[in-house]
Amino acid sequence: MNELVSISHHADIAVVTISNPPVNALGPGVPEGIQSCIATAAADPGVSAIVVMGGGRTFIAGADIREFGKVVSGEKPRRSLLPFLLEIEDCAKPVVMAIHGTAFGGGLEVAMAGHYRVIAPAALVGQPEVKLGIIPGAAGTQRLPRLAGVAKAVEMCAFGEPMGAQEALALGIVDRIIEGDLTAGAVAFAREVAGHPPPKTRERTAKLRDADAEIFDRARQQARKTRRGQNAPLAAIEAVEAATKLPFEAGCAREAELFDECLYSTQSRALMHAFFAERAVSKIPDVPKDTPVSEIRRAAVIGAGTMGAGITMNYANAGIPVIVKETEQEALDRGMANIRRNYANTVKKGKLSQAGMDQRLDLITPRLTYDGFENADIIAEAVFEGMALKKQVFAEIDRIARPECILASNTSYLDVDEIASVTNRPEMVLGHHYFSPANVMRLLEIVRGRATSKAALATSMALAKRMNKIGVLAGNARGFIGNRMLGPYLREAQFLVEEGASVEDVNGALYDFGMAMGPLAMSDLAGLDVGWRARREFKHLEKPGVRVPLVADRLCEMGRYGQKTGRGWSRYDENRQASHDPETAALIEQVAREAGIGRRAILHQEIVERCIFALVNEGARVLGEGVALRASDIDVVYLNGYAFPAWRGGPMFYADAVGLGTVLARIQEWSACHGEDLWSPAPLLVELARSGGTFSGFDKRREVAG
Ligand code: 3H9
Repeated sequence: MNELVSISHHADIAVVTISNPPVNALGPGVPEGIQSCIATAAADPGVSAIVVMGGGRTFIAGADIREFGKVVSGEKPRRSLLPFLLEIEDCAKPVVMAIHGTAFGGGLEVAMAGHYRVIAPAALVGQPEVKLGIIPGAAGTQRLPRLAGVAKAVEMCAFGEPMGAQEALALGIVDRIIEGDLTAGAVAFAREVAGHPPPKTRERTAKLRDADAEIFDRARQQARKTRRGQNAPLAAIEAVEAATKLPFEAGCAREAELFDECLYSTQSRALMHAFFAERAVSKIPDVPKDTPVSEIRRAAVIGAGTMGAGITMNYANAGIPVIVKETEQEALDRGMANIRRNYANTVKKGKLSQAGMDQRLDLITPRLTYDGFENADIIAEAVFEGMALKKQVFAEIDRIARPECILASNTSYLDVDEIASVTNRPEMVLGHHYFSPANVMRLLEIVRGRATSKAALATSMALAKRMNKIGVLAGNARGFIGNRMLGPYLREAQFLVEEGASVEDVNGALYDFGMAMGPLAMSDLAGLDVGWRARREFKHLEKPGVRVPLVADRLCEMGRYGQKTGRGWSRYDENRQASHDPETAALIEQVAREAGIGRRAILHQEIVERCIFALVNEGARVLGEGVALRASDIDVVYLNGYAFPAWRGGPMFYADAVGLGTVLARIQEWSACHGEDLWSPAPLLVELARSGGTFSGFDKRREVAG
């Protein structure tokens, strides 16, 4: 017993309660506390059975992830939980684990060391360690197949998805679902099993007999496809396979070896960084936690194009009634048809019920007028990307909307202050920049204008959460965080093809690096006309004499906008499968010849470095200028908006891992060779590289400075 774990008595049943908020992680003191409480109860002749449960909102969400960093850095020794779990399992009195909230990772491992498990109907169980780049490290890969069967254990340990109470019951992971009061139900259950010899999970072997090589082969194939580049899923499969071939103790030893390999890897550092980065992102230093948040009861969206339709769905998905407005009936019908089709596809995939779809559609009101906008708490504008049009729309809605209504622009590049300037409420104006497809991508850049109020920001952050999005605060600089950094990345991709790399080389090198798709493939998917339009809008800002990419505009002039026209950098068939386009290759050669650009063979390493370091250099500027609050916010943007591989942690984490000195040296080489206008190193990068610093160290410094 200690301050983290306490014991109470319900007649002959001892109830051990863990109180380590917020999620009862197994930090220092928690395993020891459970152990000593169980030992006390075991020795108490008045106790016939023991219940272990979590206080507060959850059972145990796993090991304390922060502790892993200390182990890897050598600050703390790695402590095995295995002996502690064996002691629970060897307790002579039945131990019943009562699960509510989540039993994740080490939490499920603790639960499986108990003799019985009961669960609240809404609770989840899972082994999500692979999402952190590690595998279960406290016999999860050995006990789970004994309870759930080999195939399910492989799936849970290798892919990390949580499971609901019903399925856990059907599989034998838990023994009973408790409706109503969990403590009372668990105590009653404990009384039923008291006096019987407690069954030990590690001694159950019946389900291990389902093992067959195909289960592991299939899982490996799936992991290579859906978790491309990641080591932990393959290690998890191997550990479960060990459970089917080795006795329990030897299986645990194999699991420990594999766990250590994963723990001491850059991949796990990267994924743990991503976990904490995602949770840090909603904290805005000058917007305190208690900033008033307005309730969003009704919303309106202007524009039912691809983005407008997706944004409308986000509101409906969050249960918020929403009006969607277009100027022409045809465009409105098309938008609504897209929304219906998207929902129907989700229903077809089994991820939404028909009733759920109908409910969401009921929340959406299509309109050709501003009727009803006067009642909205937020109006999201998603019209064409052009300043004149945006200003016209904002002037109109400012006249109609209630004074407290937030006006959010889904602009991806434009100046939010200029948009706000046509309204009488600049404090209520900000950017809500969604990423396409807006109903799927989790990132939302929340763009802070000069006058944007703290309440509008806090409300936007809360709204993002309600929509199951990750809101990241961005300063009002052209392209904000994500698209501003994308500029140099795409520029280098295009320069590389002009200098001799093929379209396939450039796409392939970045795909192999781990990006979901190469930069030119991504441009083809987004539509080359989008950048073309933006380049025309910002032509006046180009510095004369500085090299610009030449081919994309030529492709657009030929009507080749990418996937939507069947041709862009590549050629696309009716299934949107890309193939080499000799005409593009010829055009690139011709353009390079006309511009006097020498062509040469280019290695994949140069392709990756030039594209990724361009991203990093611009990221350092974004950070130095305060457009992003933290380097880790930039990583969150790239992981969630641009499919940067999570196991590399994001561009800024990756740069830290490569070493900022190395990054700077390469940038300086290119600066000498391609010119300072393109490659002048960001001042912050220079400062950190020279002082031996890192972006994550910079974040810590800023956090301390408040
Ligand atoms: C493991 O168990 C390995 C084992 O095999 C043992 C090997 C020896 N540790 O997400 P939220 C913090 S690996 C430390 O915003 P929600 C989180 O940072 C672990 N901290 O809430 C945040 O802090 P802050 C396997 C943790 O309700 C606060 O709690 N387990 C941990 O949206 C609230 O979190 C996992 O991977 C942790 N384990 O979601 C589960 N978990 O307020 C990871 C949370 O300062 N956790 N925090 O920003 C989750 O998936 C979600 O947090 C959970 C709650 C679903 C539990």
